[in-house]
Amino acid sequence: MTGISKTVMLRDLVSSNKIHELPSHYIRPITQRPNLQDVSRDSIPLIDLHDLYGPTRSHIVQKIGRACRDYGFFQVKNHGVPESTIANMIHTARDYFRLPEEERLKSYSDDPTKTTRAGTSFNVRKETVANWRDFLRLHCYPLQDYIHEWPTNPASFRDHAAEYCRSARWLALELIEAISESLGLDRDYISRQLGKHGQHMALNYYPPCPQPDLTYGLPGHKDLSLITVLLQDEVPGLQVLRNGHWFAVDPVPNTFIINIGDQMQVLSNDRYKSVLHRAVVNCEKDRLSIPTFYVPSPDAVIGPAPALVTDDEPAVYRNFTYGEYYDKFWSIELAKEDCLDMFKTSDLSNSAI
Ligand SMILES: O=C(O)CCC(=O)C(=O)O
Repeated sequence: MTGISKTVMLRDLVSSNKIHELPSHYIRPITQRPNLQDVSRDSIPLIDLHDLYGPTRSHIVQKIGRACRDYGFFQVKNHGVPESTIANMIHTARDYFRLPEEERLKSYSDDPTKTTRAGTSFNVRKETVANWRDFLRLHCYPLQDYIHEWPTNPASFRDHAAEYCRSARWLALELIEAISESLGLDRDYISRQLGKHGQHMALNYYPPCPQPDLTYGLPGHKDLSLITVLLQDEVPGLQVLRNGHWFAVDPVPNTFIINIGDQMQVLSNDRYKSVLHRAVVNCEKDRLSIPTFYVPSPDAVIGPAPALVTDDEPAVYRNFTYGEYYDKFWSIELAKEDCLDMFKTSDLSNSAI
């Protein structure tokens, strides 16, 4: 990238200056601050996938269905992704964020339609308050269409990230089948609605923050995905909204956090909800999280599954293409509006969350 002379990325701002106070453009208005003292201790279900293809499959599918319905979030263990694949991904991501800023700026863009881009905050073209985060966002399925855009520094980046993407995709596909069954649909029903399928990944880096009670790594938001498969390092930061209270989802080694995204909410005709979640920061440690967003291809038509539409439960959403949704998602400010309101059969397009 050319023409950038001042520090763009947050990590470099933090590491090059002794920042004792939050720069003003990161400070949230009083009513929108995280209120870190008021966070509940709850947990999301932890589901063992070891026997997913064994005799107790229907039992595991039921557990997954209950977690999707009651929480919109769950954790999985014995998920089949090798520990070495996870460790390599985390190490590569850490090494990436330690590179000099000028190296990371080679992929910098504030254009959300770019399929590979490094950036800071969330959507700098739209937001009025910045978020305490740097990121690298990669499209990763079909891999051969995108891998040539990915960073080549660190030298292991493409190999480790590609290996991780393949594993995360298989896990996502297994879970999508289980979720389809849990809704009483054919095992492959949801997968068939996704067109050629798509997958993106974000590498989120949250530096230590001098005043974590005034800002967010990411404010409360819902995901654009069908489901999200989240890998986080050992530093807490993820919080999920349940019954009007935020609670912390602390890291459990070798597990993934799975959450329902907007596309699943639509396909399930609101039986499974995309849930607000946020990333808070702390003053001591940097934190890394790596969400994989499993998504439809842009041409896929998404709408409530006809089998889940009845006289008592009419279609909550109209049909739309994922491309149409994606454009809307990036045209609004994160946490200010609920993108799905624009696709409801009853017109809620002017409401705010
Ligand atoms: O950092 C986290 O734990 C959450 C990340 C997230 O919600 C996102 O990238 O959309």
